[in-house]
Amino acid sequence: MWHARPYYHYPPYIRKRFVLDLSCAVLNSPEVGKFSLKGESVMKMYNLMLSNFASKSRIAMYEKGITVEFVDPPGGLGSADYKKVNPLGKVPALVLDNGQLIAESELINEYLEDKYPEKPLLPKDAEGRAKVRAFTRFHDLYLEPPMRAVFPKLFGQKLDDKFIEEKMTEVNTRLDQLEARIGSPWAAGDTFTLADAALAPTMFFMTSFLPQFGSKAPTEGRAKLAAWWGRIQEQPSAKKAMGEQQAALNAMMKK
Ligand SMILES: N[C@@H](CCC(=O)N[C@@H](CS)C(=O)NCC(=O)O)C(=O)O
Repeated sequence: MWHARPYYHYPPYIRKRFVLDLSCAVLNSPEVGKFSLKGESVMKMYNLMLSNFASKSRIAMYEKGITVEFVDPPGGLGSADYKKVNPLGKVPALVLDNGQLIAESELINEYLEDKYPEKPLLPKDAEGRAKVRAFTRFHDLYLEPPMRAVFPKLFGQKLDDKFIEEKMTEVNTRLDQLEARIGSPWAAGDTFTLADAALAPTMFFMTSFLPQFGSKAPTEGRAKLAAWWGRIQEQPSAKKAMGEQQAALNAMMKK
């Protein structure tokens, strides 16, 4: 009669086979998406591929090589169902294995940096970290909001021409401020950081939409920003996230 032996009694080539079979079983199970190929449980992020803030966190995840399950917010952004999960009703929001919710792209990215420091996206020194955070905060508080303010027009809402003009002036002032401080090859200097992750998806939107609102393209007359934009579109993590934004945008336009 054949008796199963403990796993470690089998020769290495059989042990490898077990791991492979187990991985396939995991992949084929209804729980797929909740485990990585290494069998580790996987975090879940409420996400929309089009969202620039969710893309900001996806870039950090792709840089770090973390497997995360992406799910749409139930009922959509701001819905009562989704607010039961995330009272802010916004994406992104990350759910940890222990059920803890981390909402807001910047908090998610800082958490990922603390938790998975092996591929760092912040420098080691306090001054370098402050420099990167100056970009992410500038992005979240000053650069992105005037662009977002005119988005309702894309969804058919009537906006005052004067309001649009004011917002475009504000966007261009912010872009000039960015041009004055952006580094090379990456936003904060020598290495790819959370600053690049924050700026890229918004630059994607600005490139697509600003001319529709009567503004020049964001890189026009801004040589340093143009050079950075050329580079970041080739960075695999950003390329993937912005490709996902583009595909979601194309799908939305078809509707
Ligand atoms: N400060 C938030 C902003 C997130 C945000 O505004 N997300 C948009 C999608 S890009 C959203 O969920 N909007 C829905 C709403 O405001 O109700 C962050 O950094 O995560």
